[in-house]
Amino acid sequence: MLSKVIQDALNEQVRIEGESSQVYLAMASWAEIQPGIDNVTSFFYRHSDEERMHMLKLVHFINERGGFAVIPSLPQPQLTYPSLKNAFQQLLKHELFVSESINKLVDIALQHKDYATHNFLQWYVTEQIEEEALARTLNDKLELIGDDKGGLYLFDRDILSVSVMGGSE
Ligand code: OFO
Repeated sequence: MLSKVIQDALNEQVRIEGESSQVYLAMASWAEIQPGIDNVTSFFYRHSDEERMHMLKLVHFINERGGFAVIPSLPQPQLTYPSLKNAFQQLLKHELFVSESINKLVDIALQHKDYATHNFLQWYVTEQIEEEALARTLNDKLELIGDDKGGLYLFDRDILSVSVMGGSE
């Protein structure tokens, strides 16, 4: 059975994963109306779906352990971006924020000796390492590309082979 403290902390993470899904969905919609970045668009849509899956995984865990997962209302995310580079910078910033939040959650689980929750959260810890690494790689590539249109073409082509982590389970 989940304690109230743990339940509240997990529900806060439900909100954050839901918010992540909305943020990336907004990036996808913005990217879709930019010329020539179809694969980047699919990447953002996939990323949004993955975040929804992260949220659902938490929802099921909370409910299965005798708690109640609260589906939150969410603020409207940023709708447009000054550049693709800026969108990816924000993606990295957002992932760093999510990692921090997962780490806090792990701390709370340990403090309250909730080892089942601690164990469950390890999946998210691993996931965040992968997502941060991916976001850093994509930012580094865009930094190198600068304003080179050919480089951007290749970036869009190559992102097709990038899998957004956490798709299974
Ligand atoms: Fe939920 O992994 Fe990104 O934020």
